[in-house]
Amino acid sequence: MRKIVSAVIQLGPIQKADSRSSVVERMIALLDAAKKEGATYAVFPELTFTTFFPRWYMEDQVEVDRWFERSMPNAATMPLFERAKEHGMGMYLGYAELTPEGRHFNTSILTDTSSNIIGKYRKIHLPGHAEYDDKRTHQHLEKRYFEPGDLGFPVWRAHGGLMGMALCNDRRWPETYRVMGLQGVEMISLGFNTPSVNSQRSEEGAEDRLFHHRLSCQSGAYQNACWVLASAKAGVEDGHPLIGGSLIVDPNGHIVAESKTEDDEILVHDCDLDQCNFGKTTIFDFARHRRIEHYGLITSR
Ligand code: ING
Repeated sequence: MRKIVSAVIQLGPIQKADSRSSVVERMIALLDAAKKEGATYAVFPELTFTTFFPRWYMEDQVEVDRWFERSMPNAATMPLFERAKEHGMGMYLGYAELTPEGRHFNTSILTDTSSNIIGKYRKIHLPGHAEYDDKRTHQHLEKRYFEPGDLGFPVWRAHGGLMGMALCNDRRWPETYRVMGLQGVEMISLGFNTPSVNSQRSEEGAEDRLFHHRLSCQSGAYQNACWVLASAKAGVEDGHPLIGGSLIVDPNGHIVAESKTEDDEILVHDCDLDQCNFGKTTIFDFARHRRIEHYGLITSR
């Protein structure tokens, strides 16, 4: 038994006017609640410190950069790292990264139980568009504000197992899971902000969004025999609804925990990493069963 008592910490809406410190206060309260349930690892959402700002069209880079963090931790977020260290809890959290060289990424980090940063991932699959699109009911400007990630899909030995990370739209792409699966990943953490309505097909509502969200996380977990922990930023932000549906999926593809609200909420589950072994040594024993001589198109187009 290699158990990680894991918490998926869902955040309810963060309004455009909410300060980072008010969000950090909410996150610390949720971390305390997860600690009380014995968690040693906590997964927060994508862009966890601010509203989902890519829904807003901005032309002034100074205004855009206000949504980014120039260092992590920093003055506003340090209290969260300090509390996690006190609790002996590792974290996954997503934020908008502005590097010293002036590059912009949609980023997540993994910390150990002393709040040291042991891994960084930068979102590779950026959905949406770069220019204002008046045919959409709402904008989704991730291609305007972020560059595609440049770190690949690494896997780190941490918390007693092989840990990987992804961000939101990445979860819809099988390549995300397989590249980590080929490195033996046992737990993938990902945060997401998913609008409840499709900006290009308004008849597609929250139930469709939840269906595709569950389908993507469950298939990724099953086909790579790993845990998938998905944390939503949920609820209505300045009139724009985001789905909930924070999940814990086991290595056999079963949802073992799912959020019930679109507010601040925690899921806690004893994730036994040894539950990955059966899939990795039988049906998804990649060395024995995959035939890479037929897969060339996947990397060549
Ligand atoms: N959000 C959405 C997501 O992939 C989206 C964007 C929703 C794209 C539904 C396609 C369909 O969950 C982010 N932030 O990627």
